[in-house]
Amino acid sequence: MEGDELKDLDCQRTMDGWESSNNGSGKAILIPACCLKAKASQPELGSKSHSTVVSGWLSETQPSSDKSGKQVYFNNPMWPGEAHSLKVEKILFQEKSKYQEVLVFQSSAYGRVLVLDGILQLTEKDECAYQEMIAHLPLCSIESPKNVLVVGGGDGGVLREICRHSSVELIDICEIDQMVIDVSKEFFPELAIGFEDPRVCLHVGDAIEFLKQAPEGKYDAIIVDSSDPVGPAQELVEKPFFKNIGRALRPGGVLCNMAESMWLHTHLINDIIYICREIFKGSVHYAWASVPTYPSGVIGFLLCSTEGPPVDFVHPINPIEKLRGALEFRRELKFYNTEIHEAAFALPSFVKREVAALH
Ligand code: JFQ
Repeated sequence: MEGDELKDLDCQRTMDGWESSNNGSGKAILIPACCLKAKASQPELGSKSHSTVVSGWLSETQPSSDKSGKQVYFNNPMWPGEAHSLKVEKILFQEKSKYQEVLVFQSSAYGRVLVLDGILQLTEKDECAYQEMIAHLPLCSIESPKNVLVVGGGDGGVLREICRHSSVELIDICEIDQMVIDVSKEFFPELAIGFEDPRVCLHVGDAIEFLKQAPEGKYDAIIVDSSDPVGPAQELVEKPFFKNIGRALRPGGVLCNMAESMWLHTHLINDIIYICREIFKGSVHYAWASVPTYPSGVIGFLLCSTEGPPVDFVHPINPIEKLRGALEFRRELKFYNTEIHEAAFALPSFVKREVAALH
């Protein structure tokens, strides 16, 4: 692709949209529109991404035409100026649900791939890292978790992982898009197997409303496996949502929230941690893992606990290796173990510096 074919139209607009923010250090800083507060002021950017298969490759950008009809590429506002591409062998499913464009394709390097509104959600090859981490980081940090809530996670992969914990009695899951569930059952049986467990109780609907109605103190753990905070998922990084999570957790209960990439989103991470520190009076930590097909190749997790019995996230009290049958349940664990758990909280120096809210 020629350099002049790539026009950063969104980036241009994004850059125009820089605004001032307080990173918790008391100093006003400029933040790009990929970050929380700027997003809220430019919600229309959220609706820009659509599945992009160009010449047999999937990239997280959107092709379009300029006024003269020439092809140009919009940036994804969450990661302007870059796009990771996967070679598409065959498109297996492509339809618009009530909420988003759903795409499944066979890639040549990572197996089947699920894409929502142009954003890669998972691949068969590396889904293990994300699903195992987001489930076991919180569940191995408390003793005998019983009631768990999953927000999003309609592919079922996180459910599959939670089910390894035999202490768990109830897993509520609130996913807004029935099509994601159906598509996963058809194309990703290794993930959708999570729905077959009798402890799972599926609620198809809006998690914001679900949490408002949830009984106070019901859950030992809540896992937020959400989309990126653009468009409708914007509310999932705002204060009222976290407040309702805090209310629905028991004292000493834990939240694990997908928290983007430390290479791309330190401002967003800072904003979320800042909010969570106000709400979760136990502890707030950031962990990360390598997931090659996510932008920049890493993904983060925000771990919070409510006031109550203290939770030591860094040294799991409920190690997976000691849980009978957990390592092999349904499918052998591929990524997570206690060493990875402890290492996930070690942060690069630039993150320690830039994410002021961590201190
Ligand atoms: C897997 N159960 C859902 N969620 C994965 N950039 C994604 C995490 C990475 C984000 C997009 C959503």
